[in-house]
Amino acid sequence: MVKSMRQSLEIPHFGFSDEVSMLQLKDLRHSINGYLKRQHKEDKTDLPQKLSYMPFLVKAFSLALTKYPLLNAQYVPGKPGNDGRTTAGHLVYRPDHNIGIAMDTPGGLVVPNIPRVQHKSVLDIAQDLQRLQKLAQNGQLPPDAFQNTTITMSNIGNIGGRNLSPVIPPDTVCIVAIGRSQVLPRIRDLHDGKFEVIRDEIATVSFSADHRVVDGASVARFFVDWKNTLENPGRFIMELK
Ligand code: CAO
Repeated sequence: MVKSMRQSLEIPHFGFSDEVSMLQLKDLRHSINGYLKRQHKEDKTDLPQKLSYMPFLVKAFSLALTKYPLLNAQYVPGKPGNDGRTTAGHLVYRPDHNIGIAMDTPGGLVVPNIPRVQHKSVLDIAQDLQRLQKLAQNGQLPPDAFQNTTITMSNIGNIGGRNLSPVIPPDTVCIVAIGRSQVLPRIRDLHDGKFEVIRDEIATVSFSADHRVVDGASVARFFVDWKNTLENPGRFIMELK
């Protein structure tokens, strides 16, 4: 861990932060969890008891990655040649979205990944996440759970805290941290010169990205796409195959 953190801190990185309204997602989750509760009451299902925010956050992230694959890439630094010059670094684009999930466990932080998220439904992701969480809590994650991570998400919101400066894991170019969503007042533009104060539910998200590979504008575009899905979760249905 110490070695990989040192490698990570050598990456010339920058931060980007903004907020996401979780109001629509909260309603969707409430409705799905109500359905799951009824199914379990009638003993009709082997589906999970309930879904947390995480499977939705992960799926929406993957939908945005499909449009902005640079954030899922790997930067391979150049090597010193025989002539004393260092060769140019290069990028490797990776088709699979193997999304690393930071997990707080009795044994400390671990970051297994959910592989090939681009092919999975929200429900598939929820099941993978629950399986990984169970293994992680018991210190039983197999070595392959940590292999080929292409990007990482760290949700600190189940514990508390709004902003985090996440450290980019080696062989990836981007990480996002999600803070605890809170009820906060926000102003809505009614587009006729009038405004209203609304009760919103806000989570702050904080990115760190490798500045050799991505710039702030690219992360901002990626973020806007991710945010649009989270704030208009009907897109999950539109993207169903
Ligand atoms: N805002 C508000 N509530 C949140 C939330 C957020 N951002 N994230 C989770 N919650 C809530 C969940 O909805 C759930 O509430 P309910 O029981 O009412 O449904 C509760 O917190 C517990 O969630 P969970 O932990 O069971 O599940 P999860 O899928 O949300 O998170 C995981 C899974 C693995 C991301 C999380 O357990 C974890 O370990 N987080 C810590 C990561 C960490 O340590 N990051 C720092 C890395 S740098 O050292």
